[in-house]
Amino acid sequence: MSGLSPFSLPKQPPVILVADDDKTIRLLLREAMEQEGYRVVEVADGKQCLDAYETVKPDIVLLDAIMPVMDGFTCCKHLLQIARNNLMSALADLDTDSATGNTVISKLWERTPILMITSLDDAESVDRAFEAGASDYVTKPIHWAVLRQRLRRLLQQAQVYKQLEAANLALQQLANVDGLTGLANRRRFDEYLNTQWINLAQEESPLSLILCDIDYFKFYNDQYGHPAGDVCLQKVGTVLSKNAQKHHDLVARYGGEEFAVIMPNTHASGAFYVATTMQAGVQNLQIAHDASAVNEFVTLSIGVATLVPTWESSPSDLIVAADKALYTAKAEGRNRIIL
Ligand code: GH3
Ligand code: MG
Ligand code: MG
Ligand code: MG
Repeated sequence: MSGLSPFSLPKQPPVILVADDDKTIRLLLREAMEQEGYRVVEVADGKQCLDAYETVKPDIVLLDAIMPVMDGFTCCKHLLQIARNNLMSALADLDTDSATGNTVISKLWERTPILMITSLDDAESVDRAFEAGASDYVTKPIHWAVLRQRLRRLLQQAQVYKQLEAANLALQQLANVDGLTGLANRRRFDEYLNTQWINLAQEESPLSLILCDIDYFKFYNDQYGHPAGDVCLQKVGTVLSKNAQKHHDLVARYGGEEFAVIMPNTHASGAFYVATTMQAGVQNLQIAHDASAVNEFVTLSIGVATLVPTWESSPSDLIVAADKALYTAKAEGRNRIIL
């Protein structure tokens, strides 16, 4: 099979976590699985299975139904809950909107498949297993050829879903992130501002916007060259990110040498304070700027605006207000903040 085929198995041997209280069955399963080239980790009940899951990080779980301490149905439910929690915290870090999160969650059972292997073959047990989140069901006595094929199929599917997820993440990244600075791009800025506008109109809470523009940046490029200008933009972006402290604040590259910070639930005084830390942070970088008329180092002019969103007004009102403040900061001599 070609390495590029979407149905190829991962490079590392897949890890199978086997939970069964019957030692003989475990041994038989281990032998059969190892013959397939899989790595096997054995546990004797559902509780041990949960304990092992996080450290082993299996590619698939083979679960017996009737086991002491914790049965397979209960274990299955818990496994899904663990996977869901892990995913939710990963998504929170990614600052992904909830719609995307839900798509991933609904596919969760396809990520680490759970295959129940049990002597229970009544309809009710089958229903219980699938309702608990099992991906597939095989009865004992084990039909080994069937088990082998089911396992291969489940592992291949899980691999494809992982690849799709990775591709999806990469696309999201391309669509939302500025390539030079790693900050949110203008598209993401617009989307986030619109979403927050609607949220805060409902809550009747303030929304603040900081607009920063590097002073005499054209001269900086002329003096030090465009590549040095790019590095300067990256450094400024990093400082702005560091100074946006709240989880819901979004720092974006708004245009060429303009940056924007969206601050939901933030009053003017709070936004003004953050703007002062950003201005100071950039000045403290001490990036030499001989061609600047205001300072020996690179500096920012900043406009800050705050509005409580309403249904009658629109996000562009906030942008216009911040832009006006920024214009005043420039007109009054640069390297300053206007609220
Ligand atoms: P002001 O103090 O009034 O803001 O003056 P300025 O020179 O900063 O403003 P102006 O808008 O005239 O120039 C912005 C400059 O930013 C011009 C452009 O070449 C530069 N610029 C925009 N994007 C990039 C980029 O990605 N890399 C580099 N190196 N320069 C950029
Ligand atoms: Mg059993
Ligand atoms: Mg500008
Ligand atoms: Mg400028």
